[in-house]
Amino acid sequence: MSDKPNLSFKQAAIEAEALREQLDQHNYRYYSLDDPQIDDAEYDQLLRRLENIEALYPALRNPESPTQRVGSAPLSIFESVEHKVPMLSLANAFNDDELRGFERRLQTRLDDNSPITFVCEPKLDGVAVSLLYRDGVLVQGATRGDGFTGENITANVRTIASIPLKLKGQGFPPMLEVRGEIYLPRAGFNAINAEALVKDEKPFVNPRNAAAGSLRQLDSRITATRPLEMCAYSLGQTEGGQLPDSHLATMLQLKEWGFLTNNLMEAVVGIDACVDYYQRLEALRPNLAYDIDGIVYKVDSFHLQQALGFVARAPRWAIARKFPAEEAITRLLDVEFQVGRTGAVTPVARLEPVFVGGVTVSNASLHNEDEIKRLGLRIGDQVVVRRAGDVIPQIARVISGEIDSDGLKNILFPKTCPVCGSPLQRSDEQAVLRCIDGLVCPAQRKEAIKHFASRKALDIDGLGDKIIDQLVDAKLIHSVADLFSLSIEQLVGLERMASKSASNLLAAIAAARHTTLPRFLYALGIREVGETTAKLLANHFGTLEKLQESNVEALLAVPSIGPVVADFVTEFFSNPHHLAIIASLREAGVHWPDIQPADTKPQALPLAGQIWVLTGTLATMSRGEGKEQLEALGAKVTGSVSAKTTCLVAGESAGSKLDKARSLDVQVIDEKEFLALLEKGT
Ligand code: 5U1
Repeated sequence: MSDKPNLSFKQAAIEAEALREQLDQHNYRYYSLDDPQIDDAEYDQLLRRLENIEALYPALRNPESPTQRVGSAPLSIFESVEHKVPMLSLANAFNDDELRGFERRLQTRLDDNSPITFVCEPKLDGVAVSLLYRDGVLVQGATRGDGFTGENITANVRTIASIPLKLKGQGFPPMLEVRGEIYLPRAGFNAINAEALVKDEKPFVNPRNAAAGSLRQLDSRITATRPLEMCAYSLGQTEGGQLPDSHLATMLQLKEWGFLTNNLMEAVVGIDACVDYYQRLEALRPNLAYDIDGIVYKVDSFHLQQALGFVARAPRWAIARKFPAEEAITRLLDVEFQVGRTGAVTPVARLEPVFVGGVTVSNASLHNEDEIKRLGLRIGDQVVVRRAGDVIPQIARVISGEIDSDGLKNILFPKTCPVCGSPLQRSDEQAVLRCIDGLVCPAQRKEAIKHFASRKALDIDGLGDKIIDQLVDAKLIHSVADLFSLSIEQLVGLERMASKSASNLLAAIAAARHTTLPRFLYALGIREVGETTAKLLANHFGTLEKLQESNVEALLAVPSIGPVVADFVTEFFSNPHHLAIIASLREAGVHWPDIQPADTKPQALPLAGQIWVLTGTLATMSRGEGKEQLEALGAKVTGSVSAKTTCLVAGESAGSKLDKARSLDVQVIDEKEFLALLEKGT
């Protein structure tokens, strides 16, 4: 039987309209009501019939048709979108006391001790989005970005089946902005990772990264292949129309208009009931179909929300109660020593694989010798491994007294570099052992090349760590400059490198020749010059030559550049080996446009005028490094919290500073949010 329908235009128009209505209704039952009436195969059959009719009469196609979720031609960039109503972040509570403090603060501010009605809902671990509807039709989808400006991802959000292209029913305002979270359910995550493995591609680390990566695609046809979902959780700007006067009623209304809302959302009275909700959800968490990283509590009444208002970038009327980092018990099998890009030799724990925080963990960072002493760690110990969000897994503590201590081995630190054998040095002020052989050490060379090719540097697609290891081990490359003279024959000789991948890689290397000055500076891997500092230097000096010719004094004149960075920069450019590599790169055709030196007065920096405080233990960096990064963004970093503090970064075991910040209504962010902020550079 032919798939081509035998219909007149008029018959086709009537049937297409009826099919669209049916498909929209089934979509609504599936996503909003969680009560499908037909199975996937029947749904696909209806969809195919509509596709065939639209193929026969293309004039019948319309942008709101359920067939239009397959994506469209790739974009060259994402345009910026301004959020007329800023997309806020949330204050956090890490325990029941902090949650109770939240209610007390609300009651004090409202001057009323009556119990408050809160709406409790799971905090999905995904990507926040804004969807704009005009007269009930989806016209724009945007990422949160820095809360004020995001990226236009309309083509991508249109491919997500649970996002209505056209609102159902009536009564919606002529202009309606709906906000929520786009996420990848665990089953979808497992499916795309299984497919990645089959294709020999790198799997995603967790569902949130996979969702973010899927939305970052300029080619929405790729997004369309990812089983993303969107759950609505608030409104943004609205114009006209009549809306409910509470959060819960608004969510019920959004559900009627065709949105997926969370079916575990509940209204409760008083903070004890919020604590009870937390306990119930924590028990459900492992069996949910999606990842959550906490619970959001919101004051239900919009009237009270308005009376409470905002502090910094977060509403006073809502709080996120974070789940503690997940922990699991395993055994320390061995400790190996890794040599990093700057020669730092760090101990890495090799663990019996254990499932924690949604992934299987077999390595954990041990930072330095002091950390090992503090933990009292020996090889063979039973240990508790902790993993929060994307943060590198850590050994939280040793379970002592549970196993026979015979057979445990002390961890011995090497005296020489485990890779090149040269003597190691320990700097006095840091508990860091360092191989000082620089780029002569193959480990440092490999890391330098990996850094050079990484996404924020020259972004050489397809040049993964394993390929770089092979290229260096086979002595096909010695420095980053050698990448540009690789031949297809050399690449095809590598493990698992077919000629198609080899020619794609050569094309990616060739394309990387054209770059920008900030990327190039970052790619050089100068110590303490991260993405933000590279941008500052590039914008200040405008050309590589001017930066190379500068001295410590000139560098200290750059806002936010301190003596440590100034020393590292001058040291880097006075090394003849580094200058030779830069010359070879330029000879190989690496180039970039010069920059018109911009106004780099402190006010031009994103965090200029702000006062930040760091407290507690950060898993991914020292507080000193955090301070340096904040200062590079223009913030002043102080040691104590006051009413003038803009934001407190609270690491593990934060104590009195966190309490003080809460009592003063100062914004508090955790390490994950801090890393996201540094990554964005705002
Ligand atoms: N579930 C949920 N997640 N979430 C995130 N609700 C919710 N609300 C948010 C955010 C940032 O913000 C509103 C309180 C403005």
